[in-house]
This record gives sequence, C-alpha cells and structure tokens, in this order.
Amino acid sequence: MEYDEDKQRLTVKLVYYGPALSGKTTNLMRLHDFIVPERRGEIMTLETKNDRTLFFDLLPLGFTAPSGLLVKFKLFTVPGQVAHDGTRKAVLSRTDGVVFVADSQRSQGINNGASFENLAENAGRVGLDFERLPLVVQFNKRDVAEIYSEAELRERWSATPWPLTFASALVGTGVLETFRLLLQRAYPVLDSACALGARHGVSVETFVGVAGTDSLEQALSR
Ligand SMILES: Nc1nc2c(ncn2[C@@H]2O[C@H](COP(=O)(O)OP(=O)(O)O)[C@@H](O)[C@H]2O)c(=O)[nH]1
Ligand SMILES: [Mg+2]
Repeated sequence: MEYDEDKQRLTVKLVYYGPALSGKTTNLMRLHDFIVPERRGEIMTLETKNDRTLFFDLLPLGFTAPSGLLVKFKLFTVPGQVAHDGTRKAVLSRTDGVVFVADSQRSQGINNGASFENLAENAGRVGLDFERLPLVVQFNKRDVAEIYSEAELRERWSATPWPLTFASALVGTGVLETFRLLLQRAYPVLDSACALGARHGVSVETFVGVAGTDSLEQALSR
C-alpha cells in the first residue's frame, strides 16, 4: 500500500504468487479480459535477465472516493522459478493482498508446498505480517486429469485460516470469484490502516465492485 494522506492518494497492490506454470499469468490475463475496457490499463512486462513479471493497473485513472481520496490498484504476477527469488521479494514488498495460485495436479503437490513456504518466508523478509496478510488460495487447472479432488484439498487445508477457490484460468472459471474474494479480504486491513469507510466513504461493496467486471458471457462476447 502507498497511502499519502496529504495528497489524498491510495495505491493498492495485489499479487498473484505461486510455483512456476501454475497459471498466475493466465489468471491475470483472464481477469484483464473481464474488466470493462474503460477500467483497465495495458498489460505490461517488466523484463530482467530471462525473468518476466507481468502487471497492469486496474482503473489506471483511479476512482475518487466521496472524501476526494484517489484510489488506484496495481496487479502483479511473480516469476515462479526458484532462481527468481529476488524479484519475488521485490514484488511482494508492501503488498495488500495475495492470490496463491496452486496447480491442482497431483504431480504438483510438492511444488505447491515449496512455493507456499517461500511465500511465507518472503513475506517475513519484506516485513509483511503473514498471519494478517489477506490471502486467497486458488487451486487452478480444475479441467486437467489427475488432480486432487476438492474434498481432499478442503480437508488438507481445513486447519488453515485461508479460503480456497477452484479455477480453470485457461477457460476463465473461478478467476473473478478469486479476485473478488481477495478484495473482500483486503478491505478490512486497508480500512483499519486508512479508515476507508469512516473517513473516505468507501464501503466494502464499492471496493469489491471496483473492477466493474462483466459476466463471463459478456466478457467473452466483447
Ligand atoms: N488446462 C489448463 N491449463 C492451464 C490453466 N491455467 C494455465 N494453464 C496453462 O499452464 C501453462 C502455464 O500457465 P502460466 O499462466 O504461464 O503460468 P505461470 O507460470 O504461473 O504464470 C500455460 O500453458 C497455460 O496455458 C488451466 O486452468 N487449465
Ligand atoms: Mg507467469
């Protein structure tokens, strides 16, 4: 988060994290498809040595709260490869919410676990309180064979505080649901940091609806 009370500006940062090839980029591209064109910026790439980070601005011009506060959103993916830990840390810094994109395939269980541990470690390293970090765990690639069942995954994650979503980012299912859930989880933390509701007149409904997203059908027919 970047919050400048004097200048009345808030920039919210949301990150898609996870192992290599789990579908982080695909989630971001699909989400971009769903957002009405007036409310999205171009997808851009930050490229360093064979390492790509994708990002785009939601509401590039921001939306103005009743208080006059200008709110902007920045959405990022991180490179999943082990070698790119430095980039992951940099992207994670001052993040307001994370979607952990896990690969549902049974063959990917170990990679998911390692990446999740890496998220917890890096959150600590950049000074985020992992326990309080708004986080949604998405199991992607539900359309593929040889995947963990929903029941198995729910059982395995039942002792954790994080909500699970199930998606096929390639098709687009679950992408918006995941994003909205993240906004919902991010709101209370931002609200306590900068009084979004009491001071700026931004309700959780306004916040979650900010992408102005269409239905899947509308987006696909555009
Ligand atoms: N079948 C299937 N393939 C997917 C899905 N999401 C992503 N993929 C594919 O998985 C590969 C890696 O996806 P990508 O988004 O680049 O992964 P990233 O490394 O996490 O950014 C690509 O070939 C995608 O088309 C999905 O839900 N179902
Ligand atoms: Mg990617």
